[in-house]
Amino acid sequence: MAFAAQYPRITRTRRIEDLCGTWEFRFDPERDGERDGWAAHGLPDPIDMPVPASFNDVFTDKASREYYGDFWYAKCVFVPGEWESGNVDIRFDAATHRATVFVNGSEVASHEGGFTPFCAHLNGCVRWNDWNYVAVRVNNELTEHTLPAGGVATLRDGTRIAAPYFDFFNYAGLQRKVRLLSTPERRVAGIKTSVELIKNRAQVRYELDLEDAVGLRAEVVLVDGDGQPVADSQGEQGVLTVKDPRLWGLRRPYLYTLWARLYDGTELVDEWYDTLGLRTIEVSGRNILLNGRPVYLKGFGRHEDSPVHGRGFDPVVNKRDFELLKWMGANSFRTSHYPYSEEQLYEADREGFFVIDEVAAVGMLRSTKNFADAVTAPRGETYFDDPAVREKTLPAHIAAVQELVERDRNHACVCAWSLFNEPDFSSEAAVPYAQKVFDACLDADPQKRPRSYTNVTRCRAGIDKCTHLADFMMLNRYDGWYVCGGPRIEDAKAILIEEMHKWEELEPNKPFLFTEYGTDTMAGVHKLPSVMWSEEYQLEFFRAQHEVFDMFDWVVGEQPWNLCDFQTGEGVMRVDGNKKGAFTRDRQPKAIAFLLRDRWLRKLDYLD
Ligand code: GCB
Repeated sequence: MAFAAQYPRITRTRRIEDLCGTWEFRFDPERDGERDGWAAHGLPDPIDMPVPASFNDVFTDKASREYYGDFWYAKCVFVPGEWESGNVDIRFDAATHRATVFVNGSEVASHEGGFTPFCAHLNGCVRWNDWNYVAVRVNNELTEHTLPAGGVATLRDGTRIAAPYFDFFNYAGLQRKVRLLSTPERRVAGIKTSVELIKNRAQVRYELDLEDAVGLRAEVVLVDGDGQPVADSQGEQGVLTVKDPRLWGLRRPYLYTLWARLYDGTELVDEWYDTLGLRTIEVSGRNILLNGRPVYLKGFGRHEDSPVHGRGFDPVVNKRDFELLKWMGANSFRTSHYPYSEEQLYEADREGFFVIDEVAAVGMLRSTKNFADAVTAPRGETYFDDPAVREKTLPAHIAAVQELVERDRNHACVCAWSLFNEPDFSSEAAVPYAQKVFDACLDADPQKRPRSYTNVTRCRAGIDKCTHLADFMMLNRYDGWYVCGGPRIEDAKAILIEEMHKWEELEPNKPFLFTEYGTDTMAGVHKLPSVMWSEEYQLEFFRAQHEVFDMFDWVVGEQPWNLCDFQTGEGVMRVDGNKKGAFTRDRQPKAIAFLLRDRWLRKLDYLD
């Protein structure tokens, strides 16, 4: 996947044509499309569909919004004749959850996983300097073995709808950008970097992924923010040494640009660049260290979610979210529960935010089948006891981790990998599975970043069998909401304190973060004394939580759930979505936003 993982750039040797905009669209409930040759002859009676966007919320009828199965996008694409001597690819930044691409009727690519990019290579099948019919069959179905995990519910009339094992709407479609890329045949397909700080020097170790580059000379140049070269090196791999580097810091970022070039003699064959922040990240004792300094993470679990666009890439909403985070005094977020768009990570690099980068391994807990059953489902065989999970889910999980790391490995903002959200690690059967996922991540990451997963309430201290694998612990806790809510909030606090004492004994050498805590709160509902769902209760809950966090100096971060209210499936636990946001879905503050802002503006980014 090397080239597909590389972020597209226009340079002296590369061109990009934007294929976003209106595409033809059509549902294919009976899977007629392939048999009837839609890819060659055109989609019958297509409607217009904007790209990027989730298809779901543009419709006014429920059947379309809830549609579950195959659906097609198609577009006529002009491929310039002058690109014939090089590579021509279409890059899909995301097709949720899987897609097969056809060009002029021939199948050219397919991809599993809805949140990482892939390319369709066009050279063998295009008409040069002419129009070409590009059709994409997408599918949004989930099983116990997909990431994320889910199932299907069949209505009495035979209609199939999604039964996700997770608490967010199963938005789908071509949700991110689509671009036509022209690159040289002999090209730089990617780069791996890692940074070491030694006294007043930074050493950047690099390794290029090259294609067809035998006999060519590779050169790498690091350029500072003023455009001045500060280090260079020759060869496919090497070390760049920067004297008196300007380091990338939390909310004080500094970015260099790394240029990779290929020459044939003196003739430039290819060039590509990426931004690079110089920083180190490690876990040491009970701290997370950035450039050797202990940090405190303040921020949120989030979703890529907004009205009408669904999970569709939206730079305006993304920008607003960064402005909200900055206003709050936050310095981090987690990409709960899937890889976010690459543009969000570049923005985090530029703004100096730490990102806990999460793979879409959510729903690996039997009791969250049909989310509303979470609290009542019987305990039985756990998810990881099922042999099919090892046979089918594990390879998909490893592939998803490898794709995520390959895409995001050079970002300064990525401080850690989250390899599971709330898995059922209560059984020993989970250990070999998790070990393999953790190993695959370590192998893939040249920077060897810390790895972790979020621990779920039902696998509290003493129950979870995989804590030894995590470099630091992430806790998702709802004591005071799902456990002992309302008038029992003091009991909830006592339960959490007891658990923290237990963790203190069980994991005395690890830093802990709270990566989820919160209460559903309807903006505008006020009550004295408080009741659950009121803004006053949300305030009470957060005050209680923070008192507990502040008792333990090995709690080195807090990321409430969620930055904003977000859409979920329908159910008795959700009022048009999950309402745990500090902000509403249209990005306006609830009272809790002011409490958090007040706390975070006083809490420093660094603990030393
Ligand atoms: C969780 C999940 C998150 C849910 C949240 C909630 O533990 O990780 O996806 O949205 O709880 O609000 O119940």
